[in-house]
Amino acid sequence: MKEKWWQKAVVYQVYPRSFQDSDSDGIGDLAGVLQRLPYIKKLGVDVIWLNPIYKSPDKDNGYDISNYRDIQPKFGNMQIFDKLLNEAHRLGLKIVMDLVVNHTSDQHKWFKESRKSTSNPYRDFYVWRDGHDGKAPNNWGSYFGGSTWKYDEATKQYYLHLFAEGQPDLNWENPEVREQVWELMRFWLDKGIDGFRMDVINFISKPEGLPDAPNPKNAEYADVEPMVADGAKVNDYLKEMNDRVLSKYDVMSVGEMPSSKPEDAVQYTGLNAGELNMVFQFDHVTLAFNDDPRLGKWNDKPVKLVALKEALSRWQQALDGKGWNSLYWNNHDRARAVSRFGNDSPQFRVKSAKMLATTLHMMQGTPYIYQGEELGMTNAHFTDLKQYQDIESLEAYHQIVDKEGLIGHDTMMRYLATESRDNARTPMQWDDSKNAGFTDGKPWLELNKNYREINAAKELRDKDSVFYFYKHLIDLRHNSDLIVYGNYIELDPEDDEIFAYKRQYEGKTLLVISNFTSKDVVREYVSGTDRKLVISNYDDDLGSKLRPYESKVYLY
Ligand code: TEU
Repeated sequence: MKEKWWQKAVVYQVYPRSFQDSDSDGIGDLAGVLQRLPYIKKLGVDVIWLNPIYKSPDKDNGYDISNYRDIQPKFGNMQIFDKLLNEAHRLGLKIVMDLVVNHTSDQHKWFKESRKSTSNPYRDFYVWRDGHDGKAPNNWGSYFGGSTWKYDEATKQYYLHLFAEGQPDLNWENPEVREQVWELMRFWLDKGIDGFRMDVINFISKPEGLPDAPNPKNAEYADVEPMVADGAKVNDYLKEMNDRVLSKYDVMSVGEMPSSKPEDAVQYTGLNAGELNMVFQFDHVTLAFNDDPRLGKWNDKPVKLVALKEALSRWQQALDGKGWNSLYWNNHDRARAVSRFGNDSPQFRVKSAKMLATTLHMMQGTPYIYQGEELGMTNAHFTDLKQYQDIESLEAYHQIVDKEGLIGHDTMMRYLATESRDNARTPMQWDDSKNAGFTDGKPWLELNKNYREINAAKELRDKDSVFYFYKHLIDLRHNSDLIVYGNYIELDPEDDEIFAYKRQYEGKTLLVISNFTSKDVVREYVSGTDRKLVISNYDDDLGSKLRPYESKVYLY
């Protein structure tokens, strides 16, 4: 499992609409990303993953694509994209695009044709079914509230949409759909991009007969994920994708795979599997679920360290020598890491941000840094429903509070403050000027109020900042086969204060210890004279005594 460039790479995820606005419309754009390439280069990463920038009605912030071969006008145009790609390559940065092909926008020409008639050539590009007795074909619930089925009067059938009504699912059983996907992938790869992140790619094979999902709590709609994740033909489709497209280019591929288990990922990412290079698994970021399954992810519970360790260690051990992990704490869909897994109080934010970074970046796999994570940006701590923009958050509030009355406003506001995707989507905090230097216009989403304390300009002036700590971790990885290829041995799985593990390779050992608490703890195994301190988030080393959120790495 050696010598693939993406195994030594570190990826920086740019959510363009919140990164840098260049034309004062309050929305980040490609010219803004181009302007900030030197900053990204300075961090030391190798790859930029751009969230979708294709033409879209923006029902789900670009994850509803109406033209795969054209740029969303609010982000710029193809000329600016080409300039960005060329400049990134000139700087030695690769660009990975977001491939969203489980579904399209309902404004895509394929869907406009498909819905015209049951005999239209594009009819079978999507999943159309008759209802039963005036009801939807089955009991599946959409990720964004309501049924996953929308009745279309024109042809008196329902179409499937796992996400918004404006995101009809493509029918991957149809070989013509697959051919069209291969074509659009080649369009971008021939332009010179360096790979794809593939949106919910393990949802593309739907179960035979589309049966009802289990509904033990007799909820209005049943959880669809167990029915659509890792379906029977996903491997076949990915093998075909690899054979027909990916294998023709020296590119990287990462599949977003909600619910996938390590044994699935061994198949998806095995070096000889001929499918993908790595996956985004969800086990460590879906540990805090509401006790009431009807509320799903909406909760304000702390994440238990033992469960977090178990999830990450299980993936490390399962893929070692058999597949390849992605390593991430957050992205555009998740709460900010330092708020969700660390401690975003003024006293401990920096320490815990560095501790989380060390814990993750010393593992085996390709690390992904989500914009602002390298600054220790925090959750937004919004207090008014009007501050939220995310379709998932607003639909959830409407379904849970307004429609079903399962909980009250204040409780749901606490849950949104903990888990809403908007926590990750507040504009990048560049400096302490108006709107943190993100825009001269009205930002599309409110900034986090703490941007005067937390911003790139301030951190670039401070050698002890989170930014330079991430830069150090990236440098360590670039110069260490032990970090890249070493095995993984967890220490003390039941310890609910310390996350400790070892990496071993060619006779060398790294010992990584992180205190996930705000108090001093002592672990005797930590002290030892025969070891060199490689990196720490404290200026000195007290051996077996670990101070609040202290994280350090020894080499021996
Ligand atoms: O997310 C898929 C997915 O699983 C999310 O719905 C995630 O589980 C949820 O938002 C967490 O609460 C991908 C994209 O990353 C997301 O931005 C899109 O909204 C979604 O697919 C539909 O394309």
